[in-house]
Amino acid sequence: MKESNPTTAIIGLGKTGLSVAKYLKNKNLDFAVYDTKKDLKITDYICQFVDRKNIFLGEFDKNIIKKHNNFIISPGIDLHKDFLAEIIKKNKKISSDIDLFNTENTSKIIAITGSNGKTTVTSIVEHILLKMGIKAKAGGNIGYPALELLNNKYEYSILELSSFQLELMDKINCAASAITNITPDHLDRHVTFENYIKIKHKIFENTEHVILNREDENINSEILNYEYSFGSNKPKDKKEFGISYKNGKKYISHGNEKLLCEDEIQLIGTHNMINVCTSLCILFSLGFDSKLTSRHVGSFHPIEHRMENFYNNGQIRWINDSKATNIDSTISAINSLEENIILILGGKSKQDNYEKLNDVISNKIYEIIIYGESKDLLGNAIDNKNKVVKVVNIEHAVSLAKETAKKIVKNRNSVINILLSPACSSYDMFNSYEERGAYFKKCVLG
Ligand code: UMA
Ligand code: ADP
Repeated sequence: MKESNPTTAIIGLGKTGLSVAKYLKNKNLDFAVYDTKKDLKITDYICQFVDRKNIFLGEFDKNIIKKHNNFIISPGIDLHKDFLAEIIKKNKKISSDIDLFNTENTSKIIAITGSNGKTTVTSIVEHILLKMGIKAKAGGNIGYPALELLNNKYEYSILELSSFQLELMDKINCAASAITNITPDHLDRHVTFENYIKIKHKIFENTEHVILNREDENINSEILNYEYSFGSNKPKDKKEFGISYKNGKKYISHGNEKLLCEDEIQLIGTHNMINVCTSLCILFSLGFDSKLTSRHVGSFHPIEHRMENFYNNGQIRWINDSKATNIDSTISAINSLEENIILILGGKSKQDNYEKLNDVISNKIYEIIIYGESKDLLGNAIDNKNKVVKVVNIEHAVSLAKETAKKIVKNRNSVINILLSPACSSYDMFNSYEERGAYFKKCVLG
């Protein structure tokens, strides 16, 4: 039945808002859409799903609250800003695209969150399931809105969930849920680390299998009813995935069985071996034999902008880790490389504790090149000032790194690693980490 005055309001007309609009239009329901961006381009494509007269652009007006009873909010919108706080006060219904997805979904949901590694784990799980001939698709924060997953009858929906999405949504029914790790992130939005931790734990509220990172002190194993776990240490039994050693090599292991040697996977770093453990652990909890699933890990390619080794001439290796937008991902990147690192840092600060960098700055880092809005903040945080050089932008960082690498390459037999792992968001100079990574590669490759 068509409503005359739309009771539903979609807040935000980005990827999520548009997916909600498509969904409601498909159900023949009326709705209004609000977006604060005054100059948002309303394309013909958008108009196929949204009635032009029901799109309202510009600052949110409080009268909107009276007009609607049901608000479907996009994840990028802060629930605690004045306008939304008022909706909550008035007891109006707030929901998200993930809640709508959950009401109609018939597939088995694998839900993945964490401060770092969400996209990698989500993608590895999807890759393995597809290789095994199972109908599966990844969606959510990874960039493909969850509601789009309803268009096909998937056996598995693999949902990458951000803290923004988790905060907005109610519990969803999951077959398996995992938190990769928890370190401070997005505190500009979630205010306290405790609050952020609490939001991340929502992923376990209604799941058949809790997949635990057994080494992360911020994941509360005491209250969780878990059976299977992953970590970087040696697994004790068949309920654990982890890393064991033989002849100086690292192996992804399940119980005392060595499944894969580090040389057999294309991903760089111990953190990525842990990501593989997480993925295999999730699939094992769902009944998939780990020997069979692990066979498909070798064909998984690194994802763009995440420890992406995009150029190597045998002397200099360039790595694009533009997705490292917080301090812990940069620390993992540094830990991934054995020696000879020229590190490029910078961007817009997320108010991380940059002093943590000092724990990993050793002789293996030859030079630290810092650019962008946070260059003074970063420069001040680093104790070893002799290693630091400040430049204006990525282009300058690339030329300087090239010069330095050329100088030192003569004195060393092993490869020099030039690593962009910025520890900051890209928003001081770019629209996204993808744009930043692409620009970095362009500066290097010409
Ligand atoms: N908007 C307002 N008012 C505001 C803020 C935003 O009107 O106060 C409007 C913007 O003008 C824009 C729209 O809202 O038109 C954008 O909505 P959105 O920010 O929720 O973004 P979407 O395009 O819907 O994309 C979202 C996720 N974005 C965020 O959470 C910020 C995407 O994750 C996700 O891929 C997509 O839904 C599909 O599920 C991106 C992301 O940056 C990759 N995520 C963060 C991260 O990974 O760290 C959480
Ligand atoms: P997310 O989707 O959570 O942002 P990604 O898989 O896109 O995670 O990786 C983001 C950044 O974090 C990359 O720089 C990557 O190298 C790093 N990273 C990936 N997995 C981990 C992990 N398990 N621990 C720490 N850092 C990680």
